Amino acid sequence: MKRILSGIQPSGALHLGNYFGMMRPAVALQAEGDAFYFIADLHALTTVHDPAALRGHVRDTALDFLACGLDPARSCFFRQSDVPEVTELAWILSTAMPMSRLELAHSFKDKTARGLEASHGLLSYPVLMAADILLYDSDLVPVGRDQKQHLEITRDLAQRFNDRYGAPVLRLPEALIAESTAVVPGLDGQKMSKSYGNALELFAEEKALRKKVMGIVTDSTPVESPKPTEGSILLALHRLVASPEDAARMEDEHRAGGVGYGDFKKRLFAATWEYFAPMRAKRAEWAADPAAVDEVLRAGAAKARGVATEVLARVRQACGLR
Ligand code: AQP
Repeated sequence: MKRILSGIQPSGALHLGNYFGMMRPAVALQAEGDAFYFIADLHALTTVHDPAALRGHVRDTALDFLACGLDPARSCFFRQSDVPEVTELAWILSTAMPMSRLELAHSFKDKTARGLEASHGLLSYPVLMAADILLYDSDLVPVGRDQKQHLEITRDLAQRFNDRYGAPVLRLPEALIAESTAVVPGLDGQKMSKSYGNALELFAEEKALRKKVMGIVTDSTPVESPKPTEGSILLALHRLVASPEDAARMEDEHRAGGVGYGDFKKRLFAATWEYFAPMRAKRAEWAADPAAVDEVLRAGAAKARGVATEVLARVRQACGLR
């Protein structure tokens, strides 16, 4: 049975990009393999420096993922920091990681260009991510396209390690990228991101969500004129949450003219609100039972640690550590 693994950072409220890029494919894959999903709290330390905020984000991320269909009876769900073996593997892997490759990684360059401190943690993020994946002998990793390069680095690191010690110690994983939802655009047309202020959150309050949708910047085409469909953020987001018929209708109405952007935005809001209604209800059920959520994460960590200690023992043996 294939091992499927993916993680999500508790670095802010989860959004449509996280859902369509990673959570929805991850939930669907639960039926097809042995799924391990984790909350990447060690990674979040690169950007979240308030302990109360981090604890809150971890709790919210757990609730959001459970609400979106993560089934603890089928998947192992855990907090990254509950499996400390991952930091030891990250150190060992870092001895095989060329510095130049880290300095050129897109995510490091993007984040520092946006003013994030260029800490060693941010630079070595792909090494910890490689450890996250390799520690569980993962076969498949469902991710958005922004993580493609990190998966390539992971495979490369595993191969370097295996070559260095002359044995197939680490399993090489495959990225699984759902092409139609690989990059969900944010309200400004850039990749939707927790930290870019351009996200539609999955579980925002109704009023706040409506305000965000109504605030999407559009061009000044008059109501009666045809409107551009190419590169339209409204259409791209609506396609994700509307039925195929409603999505096609909105696209036709863009081409024909006669409907204003305000009307399209109202429909985008309504479709988004409706799409996530069952998940809001499920989230409220989990939120009412914090002990059950704690138990899911505790049991998940115990199972994950069982696998992690075996793989780490193999790695230690290969490189000559006791
Ligand atoms: N806009 C997106 N489109 C498709 N997939 C996306 N993902 C994130 N944004 C999009 C996917 O969601 C998973 C979890 O992401 P993450 O939280 O680990 O980190 P990230 O990719 O850096 O997400 P953010 O929202 O942009 O977080 P910040 O702003 O904190 O860095 C990943 O599989 C990712 O591909």
